Amino acid sequence: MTRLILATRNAGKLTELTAILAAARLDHELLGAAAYPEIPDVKETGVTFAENALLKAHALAEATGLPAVADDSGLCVDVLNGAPGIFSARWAGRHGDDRANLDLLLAQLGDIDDPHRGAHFACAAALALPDGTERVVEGRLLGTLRHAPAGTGGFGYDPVLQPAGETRTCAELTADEKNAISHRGKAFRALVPVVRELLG
Ligand code: ITT
Repeated sequence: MTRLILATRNAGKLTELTAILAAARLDHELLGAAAYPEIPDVKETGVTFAENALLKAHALAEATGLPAVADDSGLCVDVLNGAPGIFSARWAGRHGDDRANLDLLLAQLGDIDDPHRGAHFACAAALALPDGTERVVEGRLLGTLRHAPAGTGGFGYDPVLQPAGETRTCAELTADEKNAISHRGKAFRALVPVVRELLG
């Protein structure tokens, strides 16, 4: 069985990609980067989601000698010309302070009316092989931004993003409902034929 390593310490992402590969009847064994604690985190110096996903995948493939998958994602707001984008995790200054990021974003959009509150989550998913072969695919979840957070599920900006055609925010969807329409779900599913092509 081919082994694949996923460049995240986020257990939720590992579960999601494992389920997607299994649903596609790909029986590759998927490891999390936590299995290699000695490997340092990669500096995300790219200026696009795709560049950062590729950087992470290549670094992990080189370090482990295994085919590696990495993703990079974020929220892109129309009236902010795509910001926070690749800076989503540290929009308020400190990496991963979800509440501060969300509060800052809502304050920045305080005067913006509903017709102009379009936004999307974007995700790039990359596969890199130890020989340098690379592929990258992308997925998006389109929606609008609420004026106040709602819901307790998910993470990050989920309480303010209402997917197109939904009356609930992402934080009010079940994990399965979100995975079915999410940027990450779409990107990971788009990676399945790529894994099949390169790894069989
Ligand atoms: P890694 O350890 O895998 O790098 P991360 O949380 O640092 O996880 P991500 O690339 O998954 O990095 O996401 C970057 C930020 O974008 C994340 O902190 C959130 O603020 C936002 N984001 C991404 N996907 C999201 C989602 O599905 N729901 C809500 N916010 C999301």
